[in-house]
Amino acid sequence: MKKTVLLLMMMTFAWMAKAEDGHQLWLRYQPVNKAKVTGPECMAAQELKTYYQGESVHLVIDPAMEEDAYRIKVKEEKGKKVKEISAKNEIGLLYGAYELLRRQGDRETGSQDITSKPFYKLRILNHWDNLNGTIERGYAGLSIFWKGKEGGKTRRGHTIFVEDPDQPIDTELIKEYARANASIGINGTVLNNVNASPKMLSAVYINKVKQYADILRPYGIKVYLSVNFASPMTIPAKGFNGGKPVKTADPLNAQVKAWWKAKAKEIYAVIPDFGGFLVKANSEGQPGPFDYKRTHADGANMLADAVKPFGGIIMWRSFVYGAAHPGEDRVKQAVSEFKDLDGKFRDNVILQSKNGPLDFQPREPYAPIFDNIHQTKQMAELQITQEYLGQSRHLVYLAPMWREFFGFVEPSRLVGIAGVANIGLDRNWCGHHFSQANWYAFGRLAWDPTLTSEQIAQEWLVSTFGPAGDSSRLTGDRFLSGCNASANNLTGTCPLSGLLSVMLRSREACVDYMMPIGLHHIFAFDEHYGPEPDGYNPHVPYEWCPVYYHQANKDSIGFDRTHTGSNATAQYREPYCQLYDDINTCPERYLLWFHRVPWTYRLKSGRTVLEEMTFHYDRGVKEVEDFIRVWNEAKPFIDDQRWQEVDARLQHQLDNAKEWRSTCLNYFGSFTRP
Ligand code: GCW
Repeated sequence: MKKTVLLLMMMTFAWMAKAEDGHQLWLRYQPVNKAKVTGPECMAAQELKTYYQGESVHLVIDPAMEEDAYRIKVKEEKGKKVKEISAKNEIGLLYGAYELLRRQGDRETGSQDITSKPFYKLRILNHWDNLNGTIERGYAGLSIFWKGKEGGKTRRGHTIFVEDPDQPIDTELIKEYARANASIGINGTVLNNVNASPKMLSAVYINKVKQYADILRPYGIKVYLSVNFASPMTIPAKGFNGGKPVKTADPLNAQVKAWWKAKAKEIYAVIPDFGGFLVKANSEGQPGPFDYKRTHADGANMLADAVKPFGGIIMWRSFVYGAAHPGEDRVKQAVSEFKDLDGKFRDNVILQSKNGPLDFQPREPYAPIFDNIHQTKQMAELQITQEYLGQSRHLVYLAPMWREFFGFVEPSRLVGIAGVANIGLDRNWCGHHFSQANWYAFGRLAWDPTLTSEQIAQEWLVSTFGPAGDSSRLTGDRFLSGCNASANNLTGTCPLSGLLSVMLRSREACVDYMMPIGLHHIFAFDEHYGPEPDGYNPHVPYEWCPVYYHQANKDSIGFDRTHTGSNATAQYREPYCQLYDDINTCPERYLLWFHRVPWTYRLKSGRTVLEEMTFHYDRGVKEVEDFIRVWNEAKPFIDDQRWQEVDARLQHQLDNAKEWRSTCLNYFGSFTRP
């Protein structure tokens, strides 16, 4: 008897431990199999039947409604509250169903009607996944889409992966991925790295893409591919020239055009709702139209014409430097290359630009390309994977950074949002449990860019660490106790508000310990995790070297981007142009980004440059210490495995923040020491 009880207890604990390894993301609903659901038999119906705790829901197709929008009404029927979700189609119903489930997690108040429609039509993840299964800037394991096989070892003993199209796909995992995305409104995914292998467009891989498209379609997710501009030179296209490639990739060459048309036809024959192509051209060594003295518009339009008959789009990246304007201040090059092309693009081309003009730094001024392009459609590319923000080892919640961007670039200037995904084969998908919040926040902001960072963090915290549907779970209930909690209104002190505060402060802390007062791109070469302020290598482009960005010498520090320097400030609209150009009005958080100052310069605080830097490094480190304190306090409320895993990472974060402080202060201090 005793043995049985013991065994049962052990099994329960084992189950609990397994259930809380983070794999379920924010979707920790427990099956209750309770609600009666009427209407079309669809994914929304399945989700609600299984997980909704209310009595009954009517699902109604209303063709008059807008694509992806939904309306939730609360009705009384025979003295009981009944929910009715209406939408144009099953995908809208699914979005409505997730809204209902999300509210139930947040202790649904229940009586208000809700209508919602996405702000952007294009809400797309960009996976930088390679066909051999590795991920560029991936910090959560190998690719969920592409599997390679081992092809030997590097000299340092790392496994070399080679492509292997025969590897089976993991249908269950991809369904889980699709469900997670649908639950936050993401409706597109680019399956491969922008540094694209031409092989992506070979028949064997197109067949795999078709399989993914079939799994993702019921969740409202379209597939897109990154393409290598020189693909026609190595890969056959069905029905084109007996399978022979072309000798050039010149976008004005008739054979090249015909090749892309044939390729588009080949893809759309098997994936009729294929989304289109994402292109990185003439940037960081990628081929592009410039190789043939053609413009970005020539290249983009040629591809746009190929996919146009099928309703496809081209997302053409403006992240270009080094090719057409070598030597020019790197942050200026996108505008230099694209400004004069504005209006010359087909209507199914969208210019996709990173939020900042440099490269996903923890804080950049917004990218002025958004001010300079008026007749061409534009999308913003945000980076969910924290390449320069501690990767999957630091707790950094990115919504405040993205909201900051929207403060400068009106959401309505854009037609869509892309996010570089942080997803891999790690059991918890994102490496760090809190990095899941960035995937979540990306989807929520793409749906509604006016949501506040705080609202999103609350939703995510409650659904990720709060009660998992089953209110008898002690951890969940205690998690919320002491809070006056509803989704949008949290007061009082409880673990939730402590964690909320940590999340909301985390980005600023990262800026403090990585790039105080506008110092930028002083990361260790290539890996971009730790500091390397003295980084200089004559064998790589100068604009990859940290010393290019801070330009410190014994007298001064900072990059003069004003009218006396590179004049990057002139690319900004007013009032920002003036504001940034004048050292008296330039916000100090951008000081060394736009200005070069003597070491004796005093900031508004009265501190010298080095003193101010010291202040920020110290504050950043202290913040991380405080995050650890809060996490310790939250321990009784958080399941063990996730608590331990986050704790270990917070320790790394603290070590790394201290390393930034000591390395940078030592290095920069050396200039001012006699
Ligand atoms: O942020 C930089 C990364 C590269 C990346 C590039 C890009 C995919 O360090 O790894 O390449 O940007 O956005 O194209």
